Amino acid sequence: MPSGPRGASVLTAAFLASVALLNGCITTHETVREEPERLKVEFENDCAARLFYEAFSRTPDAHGRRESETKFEIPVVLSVSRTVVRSENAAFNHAVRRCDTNQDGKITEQEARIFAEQQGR
Ligand SMILES: [Ca+2]
Repeated sequence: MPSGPRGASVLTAAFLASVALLNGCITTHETVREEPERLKVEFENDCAARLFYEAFSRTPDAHGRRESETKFEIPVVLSVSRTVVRSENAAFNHAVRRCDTNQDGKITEQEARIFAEQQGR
């Protein structure tokens, strides 16, 4: 039976190897849902609001949820993955932050026009 610090590391390695052999590998998966409240935003005028909403409706994640997945693996030993699900509100908030370039909480007609051009009219 090994003893001392080296013995402990041998035992730890033997334990991990036996866990890996018995179970194949250690696998964890986590799903995180982002469901924030919509940001309160003001529009300079009706034209600014119309331009913003039309451009927002053309963004890829405006209609429905969007997922992104990150994965970390050590073959045979460890597999960790994480899925982030973004709601429509998260997409709306992202669009507002992009459009409201001076971050004053009010979308001007000029800011809305620039955002609309970025979304490809
Ligand atoms: Ca602004």
